[in-house]
Amino acid sequence: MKNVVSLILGGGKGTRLFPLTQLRSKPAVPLAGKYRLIDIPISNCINSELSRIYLITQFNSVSLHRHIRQTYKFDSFGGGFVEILAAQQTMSGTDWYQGTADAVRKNIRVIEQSGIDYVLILSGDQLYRMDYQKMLQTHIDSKADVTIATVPLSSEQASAFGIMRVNDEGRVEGFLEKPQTEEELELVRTSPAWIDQQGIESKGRDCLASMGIYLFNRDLLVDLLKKSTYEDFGKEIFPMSIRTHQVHAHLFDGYWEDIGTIRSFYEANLALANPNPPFDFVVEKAPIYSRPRFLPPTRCEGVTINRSLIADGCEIDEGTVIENSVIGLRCRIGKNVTIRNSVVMGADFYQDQLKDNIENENLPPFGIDEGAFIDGAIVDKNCRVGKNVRIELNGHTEQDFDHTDVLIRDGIIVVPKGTVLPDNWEL
Ligand code: ADQ
Ligand code: ADP
Repeated sequence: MKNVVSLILGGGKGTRLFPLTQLRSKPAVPLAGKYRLIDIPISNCINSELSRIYLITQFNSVSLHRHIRQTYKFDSFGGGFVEILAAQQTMSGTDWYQGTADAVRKNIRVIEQSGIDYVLILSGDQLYRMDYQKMLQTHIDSKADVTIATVPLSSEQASAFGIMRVNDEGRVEGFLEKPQTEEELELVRTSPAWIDQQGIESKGRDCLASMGIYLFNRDLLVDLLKKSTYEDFGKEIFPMSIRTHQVHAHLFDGYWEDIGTIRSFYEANLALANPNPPFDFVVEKAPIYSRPRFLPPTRCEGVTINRSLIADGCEIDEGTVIENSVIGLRCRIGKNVTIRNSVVMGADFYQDQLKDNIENENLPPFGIDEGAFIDGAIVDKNCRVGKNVRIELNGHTEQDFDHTDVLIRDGIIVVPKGTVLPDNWEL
């Protein structure tokens, strides 16, 4: 499918995911212990036989670049690639991307290249598995200029998404970005009966939410961007273009989760540890790719693990209990540690690989040391959590944490990357 290019919108400032995005760009945020957020849309593209992929990001962080370079290698005959387009100063402008449409406009030269008929625009912070070929088919069958992937939701969830109203043929007739009032919502509601008629059980859901996945005819997209100053697809381009162009909906009914906030990130990760996860990594024909790391298997000794995911290269000592948690790569966990309802991301390297071992000999070792207790937290990579440290909410609020490196976001404790918590630390 050489006439389709995919553009993955890899992130604005990522403020809602702060502090996970403090030191890395949003696409590089780790997911499920061993992947990164960007692996999801890239894997979906590859599995849909779309292997010409650009990733638009504001931050060209070292870890993102390394991850892309070391993971996505294509043979020289197929013409596949993943290329990062980072916001940069050019002769014509010094601005950062002002919004999603502006981010695409500032990279318009890549879609203007010859041989491209369609442009697939994707978000970089969603967890789902989708065959984009089906969307392309809907687009071609309906002779659309633009197709928006949509998932049915209930009215209660509608205020966080772009919501659209369609006619019987699936043409979008109304589009409102994040409707906040009942009056606004009324303008774009869809009858559950229509959803049922399409072969998808509506279960009372009466809103069609934009998934942030758009397929444009290339020439139209170039035209729209060049002839307007619209900065955003959801807020400006769609509400305007539904009047003048054929904008169609492509219905999707699988698991789809936007993981742009700390809470949604935390919940999506823990959901993966469920015995019946809503998103399954085990799908033979559509695997999720990531960097091959050649790490040793995880070693456990006298440990109780329940409803959890443990990534490669961990060492977990006697008496430790891990429940409803995700433990990331190379995580060293000492004796008698309790970890519950938490995402512990692990480390980028092993302790003995560190040259500064001697200087740091008074610090706790990398990982979680003996007797620590962690409940309801995200512990980012390369942290040193000392002996008998207690990380738990225990009635504390965001303000209580003002004097520490540790934060509370959306009711979840976040220990930022590289934090050192000395022995016996607690609030
Ligand atoms: P939001 O997710 O709120 O809603 P937005 O913040 O524009 O919209 O982000 C869309 C994607 O673009 C994200 O992956 C984001 O990281 C990325 N992005 C944002 N600004 C960017 C920039 N300046 N440069 C590069 N990338 C950027 C959107 C739609 C809604 C839809 C939801 C579905 O506007 O209509 O319902 O996605 O999640
Ligand atoms: P991941 O394993 O999650 O993909 P990265 O790509 O960020 O992590 O880094 C993993 C590899 O990069 C490690 O094997 C390590 O050799 C190297 N690395 C990363 N950060 C550092 C660092 N600060 N010092 C030394 N090596 C590092």
